[in-house]
Amino acid sequence: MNEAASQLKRSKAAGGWGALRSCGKHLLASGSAIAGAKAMLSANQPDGFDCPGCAWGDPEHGSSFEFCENGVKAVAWEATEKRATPKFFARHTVSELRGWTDYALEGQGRLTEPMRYDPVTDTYVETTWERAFAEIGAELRALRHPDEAEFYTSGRASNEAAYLYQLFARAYGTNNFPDCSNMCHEASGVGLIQSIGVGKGTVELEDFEHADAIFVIGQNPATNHPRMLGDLRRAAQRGAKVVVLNPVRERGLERFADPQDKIEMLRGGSSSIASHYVQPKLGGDMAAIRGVAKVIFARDAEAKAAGRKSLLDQAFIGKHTTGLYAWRAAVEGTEWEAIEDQSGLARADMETLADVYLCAERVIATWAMGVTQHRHSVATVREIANLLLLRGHIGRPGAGLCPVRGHSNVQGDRTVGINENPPAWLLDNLDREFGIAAPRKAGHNVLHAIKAMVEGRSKAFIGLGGNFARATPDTEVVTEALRRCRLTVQIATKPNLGHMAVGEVAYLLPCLGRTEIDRNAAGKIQIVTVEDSMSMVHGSGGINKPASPHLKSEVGIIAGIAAATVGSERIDWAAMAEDHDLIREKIARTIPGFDDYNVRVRRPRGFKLRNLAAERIFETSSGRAEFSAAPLPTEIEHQVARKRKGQFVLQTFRSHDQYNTTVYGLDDRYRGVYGERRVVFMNLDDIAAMGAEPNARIDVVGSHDDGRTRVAEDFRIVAYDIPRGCVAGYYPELNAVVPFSEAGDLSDTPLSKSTLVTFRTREAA
Ligand SMILES: Nc1nc2c(c(=O)[nH]1)N[C@H]1C(S)=C(S)[C@@H](COP(=O)(O)OP(=O)(O)OC[C@H]3O[C@@H](n4cnc5c(=O)[nH]c(N)nc54)[C@H](O)[C@@H]3O)O[C@H]1N2
Ligand SMILES: Nc1nc2c(c(=O)[nH]1)N[C@H]1C(S)=C(S)[C@@H](COP(=O)(O)OP(=O)(O)OC[C@H]3O[C@@H](n4cnc5c(=O)[nH]c(N)nc54)[C@H](O)[C@@H]3O)O[C@H]1N2
Ligand SMILES: [Mo]
Repeated sequence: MNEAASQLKRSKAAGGWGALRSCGKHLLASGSAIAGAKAMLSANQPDGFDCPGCAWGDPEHGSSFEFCENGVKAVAWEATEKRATPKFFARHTVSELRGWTDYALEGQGRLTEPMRYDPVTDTYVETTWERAFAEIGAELRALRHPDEAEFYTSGRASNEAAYLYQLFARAYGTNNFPDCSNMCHEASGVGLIQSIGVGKGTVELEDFEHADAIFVIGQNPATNHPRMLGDLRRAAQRGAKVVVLNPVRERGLERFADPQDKIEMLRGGSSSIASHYVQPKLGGDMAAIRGVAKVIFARDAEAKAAGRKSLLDQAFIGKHTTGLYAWRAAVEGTEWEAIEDQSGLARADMETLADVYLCAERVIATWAMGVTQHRHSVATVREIANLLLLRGHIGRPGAGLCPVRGHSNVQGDRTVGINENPPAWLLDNLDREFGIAAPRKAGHNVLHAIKAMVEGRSKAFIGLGGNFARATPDTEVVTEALRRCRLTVQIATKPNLGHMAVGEVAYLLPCLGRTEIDRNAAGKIQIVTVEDSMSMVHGSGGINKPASPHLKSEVGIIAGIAAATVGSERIDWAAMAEDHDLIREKIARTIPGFDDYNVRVRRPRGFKLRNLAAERIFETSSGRAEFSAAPLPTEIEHQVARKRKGQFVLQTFRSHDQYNTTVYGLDDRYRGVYGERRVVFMNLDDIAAMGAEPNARIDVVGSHDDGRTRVAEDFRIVAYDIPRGCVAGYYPELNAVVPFSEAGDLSDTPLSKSTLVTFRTREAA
C-alpha cells in the first residue's frame, strides 16, 4: 500500500462532523446563512423544492429532514446574495473574462438582467426581454434551415421547461437536441433498452431495504449521491453485502458517519459500507463481470453433474429471456488469462464476488460514470444486466438494475421528449395535438453538434442551462466553435466560461432557480415537476425570493423565444408560460403515463411512472429480456497504454467540492487534497518508474493521434491507491486533453474515463 493510501486508512470516516462543518462554511460563504438554512429545511420535502443536487430518490416519510452536505452546497450556491450585475459586466470585457476560471465567474453570483453582447465595446450590456426575444426570433428565422440551430439541454431543466423547449424546436423544424445525458448515462439507456426494453432502472428506493447484496460499480456516492450512502449504510448495518468495484479506493465507500445520526455523531463512530472492495483497471468491469459469470457457470455445471438443482433461475430464464446459450458459450470461451488481464483483477477476487452473488437471494446492481464513459460502455451495461438476469434479479422486491442518474431531472427531460432520435409515436402525438409537422429526420447529439459547429454547418446555439464549452471534450475546439456561430443564447443562473464564448449576436438570459418562488402575472405561484432515478415524478416549488425582480422562469424565457420565432397561431405560448398546469395537460395528452398529471403531482411524493421491465414485461424485439453475447474488446485503453512507453489511461472525475463544471471550493476532503484542483492521482510505482517523485509538477499531454496537440499545463502528482497504468484527475480542467473525435460504441459518449495521455515534467516543457 502506498503512503497516500495508508494515510487514507488512518484518517477519519467520510461524512460526520467534517460534513457538518463544511455545510456551515458553504452557507456562510454564500452570504445566505438564513435563506440557505430555511431553504434546506424544505429540500426534498413534499411541499418544498426538489434538491438541485443529484437525482437520488426521496424517502416515503418526508418528515425526516433528508439533507446532505452536497445538497447544502447546491442550495447555498443558488441562494447566494452575491450578484453579477450589469456594472460587473461593464467593468470587464468578454475577452478578459475568457481568461478567468469558472470558479471566479460563478463566484460573482446570480445574473440579474438580460444581457446582450456589444461587439464594439466587447462587453455584455443590459437589454430588455422584448428586444432579446425579437432579435433571437429574427435570427432563428433567418437561418437557411432549422437544422442549422442546436438546442442544448442541461439536466436540471424541469419537465415543463424541457417539454416546452422540445415542442418549440420541433415546431420550428429540427430535432437537434444535444443533451448533457449524451455525455452521461447514454450507454445505460442504449444498453438497457436492448437488454430489457426500457432505458431506465427497475428498482425503487424501498428495494434497498430488502436487498441481500448491492453491487456498486463505477460510482462515488459519498460525493455525488450522498443520500444514497444513507441507504447503503442502512443496508450494510442490517447485514447486506455491499460490493464495490472501483479502481480508486474511495474513502466514503469504506466508512461513513451519518451527520444525521445523533448517536453516531456523539460517539464519533462510523459504519462500514463496503463488505468487499475490488479495484479493476479502468474499463475493466465488463471483463470482471464476465469472470464472475464464468465462476457461476462452472459451479452450476458442477451442481448439475452432482445431480443437484441448477444455480440459475431456470423458470425465469425459460419464461422471460432469450440468448443465454450464446452468452454462456461466449463466457466459457473466454480464457481466464484474458479476463484477468483486461479486468486487472485476480481470479480469486472474481470467485469471491461470485460467492456473494450466489449467496444472495436479492441482488441490486447500481452504476454511474465509471461504467458509462468508456468505448465499450454499452457492452458493459449489458454484461451487468446479463449477470442479474441469470438468477431473475429483476421485477421482484429487493432486486434490480439501478443506473444512478446525474443531474436532478436528466431522466425527466428524456421522458418528456428531449431526444435527438425521437420515437415516431412522440412526433405523431405532437403533430396531432398542436397541428404542427414535426421533422422526422434524426438530429444532433452533443458530438454531432460540435462537429456541425466546427464545420460551419450549424450557426446558432441555444443553451438551456449548463456549460457546453467546458463540459464537452476538447475545450479549445468547442470554445472556438461557439465563437464561430452567428447566434449564441445562454439561459442561466450564474455566469460561466461557456457564456464568454460569444457568437456574433449573443445573449445571456437570467432565469429563476429551483429554490425561488415563481409567480405569474396574476400573482399565482407556479410549480414545476421532476423525475428521479426511481421514475418517481413529483412537484417542486421554490420558497426563496427571486435573486432579482427582472428574472424570468425558464418556461417564460422559452415561451418568449418560441412566440417570436414560430408565432402563436397554433400554440399559445404565453398562456402556457402563465399557467404551468396547461403544459402538464399537454404532457398528459402526448406522453404515456402522465394521466391526471395535475392531480397526482400534488400528492405527497408524487407518482411513479410505470416501468414495464419491473413488471417482467420486456418490450424488446423478441418480447423477452435479451442476454447479450458480445465478446470482450480485443484490447482496452490500459492494455494499449502498457505497450507504449510513458502512456497512461486517464479518468476525469469529480472532486468533493464541485458540481460538474461548477466549482464550490478547492478541497477534495475525502481524497486528502486541499486548496487546489490541478492534481493527477497516480500509483507510487508508476511515479517511480517515470523517474519522478510525488508532488512533482507535470503537464498532461493528450496522446490521441489526429494531428492536434492537447496539453493541460501544470499539475501536481499525488501518490494514490490506484492500479498501475491508470491515473485520475478532475474534470473540467482535463477536458482540454479529451478528444471530441473519440466516442463510445453506440452511445457516442466522450471517453472521459478512458483517455490516453503521457506526462512531461515541467522543467522539460
Ligand atoms: N456533489 C455532486 N453531485 C453530483 C455531481 C457533481 O459533480 N457533484 N454530478 C452529478 C452528475 S451529472 C452525475 S452523472 C453523477 C456522477 O456520479 P459519479 O459517477 O459517481 O461521478 P464521478 O466523479 O465521475 O465518479 C466516477 C467514479 O467511478 C470510478 N471509476 C472511473 N472509471 C472506472 C472504471 O472503469 N470502472 C469502475 N468500476 N469505476 C471507475 C471513479 O474512481 C469514481 O469513483 O453525480 C451527480 N451528482
Ligand atoms: N471529462 C469529463 N467531462 C464530463 C464529465 C466527466 O465525468 N468527465 N461528465 C459529463 C456529465 S455526466 C455531465 S451531466 C455533463 C454536465 O454538463 P452541463 O450540464 O452542461 O454542466 P453543468 O456544470 O452542470 O452546468 C453548470 C451551469 O448551469 C447553469 N445553471 C445552474 N442551475 C441552473 C438552472 O436552474 N437553470 C439554468 N438555466 N441554468 C442553471 C449555471 O450557469 C452553471 O454555470 O458534463 C459531462 N462532462
Ligand atoms: Mo451527468
